[in-house]
Formats: sequence, C-alpha cells, structure tokens
Amino acid sequence: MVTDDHNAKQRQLDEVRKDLTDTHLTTQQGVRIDHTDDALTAGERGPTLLEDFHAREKITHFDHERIPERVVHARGAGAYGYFQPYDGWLADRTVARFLTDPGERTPVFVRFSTVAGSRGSADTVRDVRGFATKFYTKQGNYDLVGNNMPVFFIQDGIKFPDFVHAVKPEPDNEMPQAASAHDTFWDFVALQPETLHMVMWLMSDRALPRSFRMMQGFGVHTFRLINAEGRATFVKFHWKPVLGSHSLVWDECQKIAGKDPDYNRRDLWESIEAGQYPEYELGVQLVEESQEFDFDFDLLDATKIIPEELVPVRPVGKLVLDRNPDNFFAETEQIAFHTANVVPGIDFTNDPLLQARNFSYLDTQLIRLGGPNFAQLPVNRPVADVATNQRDGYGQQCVHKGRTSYSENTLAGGCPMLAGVDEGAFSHYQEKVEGRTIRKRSESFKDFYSQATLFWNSMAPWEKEHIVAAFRFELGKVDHQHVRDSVVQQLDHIDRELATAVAEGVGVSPPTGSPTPNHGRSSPALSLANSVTGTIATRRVAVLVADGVDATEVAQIQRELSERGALAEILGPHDGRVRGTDGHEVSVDRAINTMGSVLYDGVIVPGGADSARELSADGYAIHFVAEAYKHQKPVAASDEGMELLQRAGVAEARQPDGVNGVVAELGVVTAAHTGGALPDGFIEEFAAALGKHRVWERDTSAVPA
Ligand code: HDD
Repeated sequence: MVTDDHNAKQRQLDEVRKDLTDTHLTTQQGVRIDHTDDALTAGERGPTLLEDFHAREKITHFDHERIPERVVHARGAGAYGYFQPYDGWLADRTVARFLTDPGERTPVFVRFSTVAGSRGSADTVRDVRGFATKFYTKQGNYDLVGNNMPVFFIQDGIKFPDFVHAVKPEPDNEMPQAASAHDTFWDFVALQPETLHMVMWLMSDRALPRSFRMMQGFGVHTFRLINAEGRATFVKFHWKPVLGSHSLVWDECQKIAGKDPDYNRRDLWESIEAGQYPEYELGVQLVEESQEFDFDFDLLDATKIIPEELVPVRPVGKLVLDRNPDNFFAETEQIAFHTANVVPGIDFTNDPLLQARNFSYLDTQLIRLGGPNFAQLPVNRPVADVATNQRDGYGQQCVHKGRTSYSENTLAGGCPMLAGVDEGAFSHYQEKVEGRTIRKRSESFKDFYSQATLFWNSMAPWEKEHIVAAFRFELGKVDHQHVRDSVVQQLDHIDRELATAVAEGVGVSPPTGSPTPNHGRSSPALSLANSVTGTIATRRVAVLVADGVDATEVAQIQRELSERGALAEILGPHDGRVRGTDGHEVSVDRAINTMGSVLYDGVIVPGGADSARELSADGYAIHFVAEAYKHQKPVAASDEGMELLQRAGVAEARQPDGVNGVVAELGVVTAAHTGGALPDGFIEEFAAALGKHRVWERDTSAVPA
C-alpha cells in the first residue's frame, strides 16, 4: 500500500495528541482543578501555603520548560511530507527501497534552519541554511542532514569547534548576533584558505534565500550506495526546488529582519496552510568506485563539488511537504538528526568531516534532549519496528516486558533475533583500509582555490556585483586592518578582479605583482541566473489602493494573478474597505503602513484618479513603490496609477501611446485604456517579469530606497 507508512506515522501522532485533548484542566496526576489564578494562602492576605501542590507543580514545570538550543542551527522551521521515487532506475545501485520502489511513499520531516543565530534570531540573515530530512522508511530512519550549499567551510571535523567559535558572536560581548560580519570570523577565514570556496557561496545570494521553497539542498559529502551484490557507487545527493532557486537582495534582507523576522518560517507555514505544498526533486550524481581518482580534486574533500557538467544530476524522486507540525517544541525542536542514521543501501565514505559528524550528532542529542531515550519522542520514532536490549535511562517511555535484556539468550527464545542481510539487516561496506596512524591533512585536499575560482567565473554580472558588495559589507565591519589585508590577499588567489574590487571598498591597497592565473573554467549550474523557471506560482503581489480606485481593475488583477497561482494582496491607507469608482467597495487586506514592499515580489498600482492622487501624497505608498523598484521587482501601473510611479522616481514609467495599450520596459509595465477591462498584455507582461524573479538588468544603483 502506497500510504501505509504515512498512515502509521499519523496514527502514532494521533495517539499522542489524544492525551492532550481532555477538556478539563488537571494536575499531572489527572486530578481536576477548579481554580488556577490564585495560590492557596492562609487567609485572604496571608502567606502562600506549601501544600498548594497545584501552584508548586505549575511553577516547577514552567521553570523547566527550556532545553538547550542547538549549538548550531538553533533557529529552524519544519514540516512533514513524503518522498516518492519516480521509478526504479536506482535499484541496481542500492537496496534502499525508499529510493527505488515507485509504489512506496515514505513519510518525512524536514527541518530548515540558519546556522549561526540563536533560536530567536531573524530568518533573513546572511548565512548558510540547513536542509535536514528525516525519512521514516520501512527499513528504519534515514537522515540526510544537508545544507543549501554543496560544500563546507572546513575539511576535517576536528576543526568544527574552531570554526563555530569564530563565526558565533564574539565571547566577550556576545556580538554580533547571527552574522559573520565580524573580526573573529574573517580572522579564521584569512588563516584557513580551505574555507574560501564556501565563503564565496556565503557571500553570494545563495545565503539570502527568498524562501525555503526556493532553495536547493545538498547532502554535501560523497556517500556510498550499496547494491544487492554489496557493490558500492559513490553518490552526491541534491535537492532541486520545483519553483527554482531564488534569493533576496541584501538591503531587503536587513529590512525584513525588522519587518518580519519570521519571514522564511512564515512563508513555509503559510504556503502549506494554503495547500501550495513545497516540492523538491531528489537527484543523484553517481561515480563508479573505479573512477575515484579521475578528478582533479578528492571526492572525500567536502570543500569540493563535482561539477554537474562532469557528472550530471539524475532525478530520483519527489519530496512534497504537505503538513505543518502541531507543536513547534514537540516536533521541530525535539527532532534529532544524525548523519549516522543510515539504512541498508546507503553507507559512508572516509570523508573526515563526515566521520566527525557521525560522532557529534548523537553526542549533541544526549545533552540537548536529556538522555539516551530521545529516539522514543514521537517525531523521532521510526515507522519500522524497534526492538533493542537497551533499557532504562532518563525519559524512558517503554514498559519493557520479560526477564531478558541481553543477547544472546535462550530465556526469550533468542529474541530479539539477529537478522541476516537477506532479511534486511544493515551490513557495513567492506572497504579495504590500510596505512599508518597519522595526523596530517591529505595532500589531495590541498587545492583551496580552483573551485572558488570556478564559482566566481560561473556568476552572472549581477551575481558578481552582489558578491563584491557582500565582501565589502562584511570586511567593512572588521576592526583589524591586518585581517582585511589578509582576506584580500586570499581573494587574490581566486581572482584578481574580485580582490581588487573588494580591496577598493574596504581601504586595502589593491593587490599588485603577477596575479594567480584564472583557469577560466565555469559551471553554468552554479549560477542562480540559470535557475529561473518562469512560474509565478505562490508569488505575492501588492496592489495599492485608496478611495476612488478602479474596482474593475482590482478584481481583474486579483483573478488573473490567482489563475496563475500567485496571490494579490490589497493594501490600502487603512484596514477595512475603500470606495471604488463604480460604486463597488474594495476590501483591504492590510494597511500599507503595517507592511513593506520587502514582503512582496512585485507591486501594481491600478487606475482611478482619486486613488492615485491620495497614494501619490502618501509617504508610505511612495516609499513602497520606490523600494520595490530599487530592489529590481516588477512594478506596474494602469492609467492614473502611473502618477505614483512617477512620484516614486521609477525611471522607466512611460505613458503608452494612444488610448489603449501596454508598455513594458525592464519590468516596469504601464497600461492605458478607456474603461472596462485592462488591455491585453498588461498582466501577461507583469507575470513574465515576475516569473524571472527580479529584473537584474535594471540599474538602480543611484536610486535611494
Ligand atoms: Fe552539522 C546540526 C548540517 C558539519 C555538528 N548540522 C546540523 C543541522 C544541519 C547540519 C542541517 C541541523 C539539523 C536540525 O535541523 O536539527 N553540519 C551540516 C552540514 C555539515 C555539517 C551540511 C557539513 C557538511 N556539523 C558538521 C560538523 C559537525 C557538526 C563537522 C561536528 C563535528 N551539526 C553538528 C551538531 C548539530 C548540527 C553540533 C547541532 C544540533 C544538532 O547537531 O542536532 O551535532
């Protein structure tokens, strides 16, 4: 049955919830309570009594509500869903049935996160995003604990504490929160050139995702798939979002951090509530064991990608996120991922970063979740049967029966029994290993620059501009001049043009002497410019209105955007309704001053002389349009609505020739018409610009916002 696993997980959760739906307030012991607002006292104005077991229990439990936040990836948001393979083509490579049986729909929980910030930090900071997936497979839980960038900062996990100490807020004053723009991070980078490839990703727009639904995910390490004959194939895992990969711009991110610090979390929640389920395709890059040494980098080095032009990403199946958690703490906070949670058919490699992770995750859960029984928490429970001889410990939920808790035994008839490989037991890949004990980085890991250069070469001009601006911003916050100097020197090994552009912005002398030659190679798959799908599904468009707005246009805009899967929100000077031209009223979704253009993908100003006049005199409305324009979003106006565009300094806003027509230039769409419906082409042109995400060709460098 296709949905068996899904239903089993649902039943488990329903059972837990059942306990929570009793309608009477009780103590933990089930005793009903008639009063919870006043403590028991000796006399009306007398001291509180120790015998008030309800007050003591209530306060004691409250005192213990918090658990340690994750040391990294503390801030996250999660959702349930399922994974289903398209077909069985991977079956000759792996015995992991959830990857190969198209009839099998495996329930999943995905947790997205930022890395550096605390649990309450803003969503839109410049950072790597975690993309961790727990597959509740019939063969046991499999965790793919990845990021939205395909490489990592360091090569060996022993350096993880150093790296995290450097990027986290500095220890003397705990500043800055959720930011890499400070001295210790860049000091670390300058001294550890292995970070540079990942730092290029971090300075790129990949670190500013528009939405968790519009970002890629990567397993990062090279793993192994193991087939029925025990043969291994190297594999890299990729998640590709169906909506394409899109990013915010930095100025926008900083403003959203104030306007809506929950921006990415809210977007995930609301799209699932609206039935617009986030979808991703799982793809794999496969490399034969015999080809292990065919590359100019080491497959075990997590600071390297396998360029897709060398090894294509082949689609395996689809991930759909279709259910929000019921309780953030119980599910999103208590979920415990572990890279060593593997199932038959998937195995590790000797990547030293992965090997350290295989130690760290279990270790961290023990302190975070308070003991060794966290796998029994509902969100962590496998759908596969569990039978261990592990007993007792904090938070033990099972009532184990019988006298035996050891293996082997005769008293319980040998149960739980060992399984053979043909019965689905995990069998470790038998890699031949030999060598002397040594504490030394492999020589094959020592090229730190080629792939950083590959990334830089692959960027579109606007992406390069954003990277340079990001380096300038970050280094601009670094107090130590020698750190700025050293970073620029490092960048010079990547590309002279990059190093010079950064140097000029941060008061460092541009590098001189003969530059490291740029190898000139590029990989188109690395550029966000090549990830545009054209869809406007789930995009949010602001429609600005005031009294006297053309109500027919508003209705048409709402209808036609909704037919394309986008959402038009009506923003007016106040909540409630505004008067329309034809005697109709227009409902306002939100007052303009409670929102901001940064929370929308585009803006439309409909016609109506009174409406346009009022909006053109409203500082919020003018700023709204100017800022959307500055952030290279599509901006549109019909008839009198153009007045607001002109007030906002939208350079391309032009009156169409004649009484009926549409002009579209660099994502600025204007229409003129003589009553009735909007002219053909207006919504089409706007949707075409929206489908490209941003109009990067529009030069707004001189426009203040
Ligand atoms: Fe890690 C959490 C991803 C290297 C140690 N890591 C964590 C999470 C993600 C990643 C997505 C959050 C999981 C969740 O949502 O609960 N980490 C990565 C990736 C890495 C990586 C993609 C490199 C390829 N991590 C890494 C190393 C170490 C750790 C090298 C330690 C040696 N990571 C941890 C941890 C965390 C964690 C301390 C903190 C909370 C947790 O595990 O559950 O164990």
